[in-house]
Amino acid sequence: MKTAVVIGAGGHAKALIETLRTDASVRIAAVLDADPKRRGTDFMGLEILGGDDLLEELAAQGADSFVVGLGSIGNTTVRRKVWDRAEAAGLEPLAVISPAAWVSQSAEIGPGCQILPGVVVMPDCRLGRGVIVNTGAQADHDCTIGDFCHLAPGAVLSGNVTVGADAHLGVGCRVLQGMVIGSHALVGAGAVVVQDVNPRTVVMGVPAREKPPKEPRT
Ligand code: JB3
Repeated sequence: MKTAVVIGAGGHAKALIETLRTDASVRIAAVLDADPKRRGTDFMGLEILGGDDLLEELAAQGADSFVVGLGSIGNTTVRRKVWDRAEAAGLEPLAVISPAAWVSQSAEIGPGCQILPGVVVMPDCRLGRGVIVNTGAQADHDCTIGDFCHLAPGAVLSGNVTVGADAHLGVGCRVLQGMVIGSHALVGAGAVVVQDVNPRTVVMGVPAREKPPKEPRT
């Protein structure tokens, strides 16, 4: 039996808790949220005990795992910070994998990955740590997805796509086979990626084109 702490009590945590509840080998010991006004309130039938300062105490009381219950749309800093803090408290990252997802036996799923309902992960995919494969997203054969990437709902990667760490692939985007998407890149919702994407760039549209940096307001 794993005893898990869910860190964050928002929309993403709702999706994760519902999935965790399908796994009889996991007990959710606590939910933590940074908003002090939420301390002691109910969240999906669980009490929000307080903030992340409770992580060490919860570990001492027997919690052994953590789930980063925070989503991200491009900036993974908070997810990484929370992850590091939970590990420092002695907790292990817990992968959350929905029974309503298809994950190939030959796929490598890193620690703390989150695979939600309707997801498809095909043969020989390799996912790093802390990757979110959100509702209905698909990674076809031989895709490599870097640490803390977020494949937003409905994102579809053809075969042999490589995505660098911390990249965000927006809702319903499509990526052609063999593309390389750089770390910290952001692919806009509905974009169709037909050429490689440089690190730290934003691409949007069909076909996806680099979004020019914002002009300084005059
Ligand atoms: O689009 C989809 C399907 N999901 C989105 C997801 C990927 O990202 C979702 O719609 C949201 O845009 C976002 O979900 P998230 O992260 O749950 O956002 P939100 O609903 O705003 O909840 C974040 C919660 O985390 C808030 O209650 C914050 O107070 C809390 N929070 C923020 N920073 C934190 C921290 N809680 C803890 N424990 N520690 C923090 O550092």
